[in-house]
Amino acid sequence: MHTSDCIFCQIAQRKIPSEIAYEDDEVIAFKDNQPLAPVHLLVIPKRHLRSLNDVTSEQEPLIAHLFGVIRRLAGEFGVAESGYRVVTNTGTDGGQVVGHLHFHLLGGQALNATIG
Ligand code: D5M
Repeated sequence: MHTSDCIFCQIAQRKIPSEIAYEDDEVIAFKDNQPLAPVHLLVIPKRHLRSLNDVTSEQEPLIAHLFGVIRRLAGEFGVAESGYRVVTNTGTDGGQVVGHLHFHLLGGQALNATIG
């Protein structure tokens, strides 16, 4: 379930510190340590999935739950009304650096409409 050399697995197991914003049995959310916006959270499944490519139909309820957590956090961090962006970088061309599925929740300012 966890991969010992995965930094996000280690965060999920609380083996390395992070600023946790939400946690339940399946999902954990914490502040990105290189924030690109005033609100920048990472929302991840606790189980190790490398990217969106690893998500099977069996895990779709987990992803639906995860999006519910994102919506809740957007409210708690005060960006639900002003707006926010959810991003998941996938693979090399997608700019994925950490090989554990994660969703960036970005908000708190007007975000650039850039692609890359
Ligand atoms: O983004 C990976 C993101 O993960 C990047 O914005 C930095 C963040 N990061 C990396 N290590 C940590 C720790 N230890 N705490 C908090 N945030 C972290 P990607 O989509 O893979 O390019």
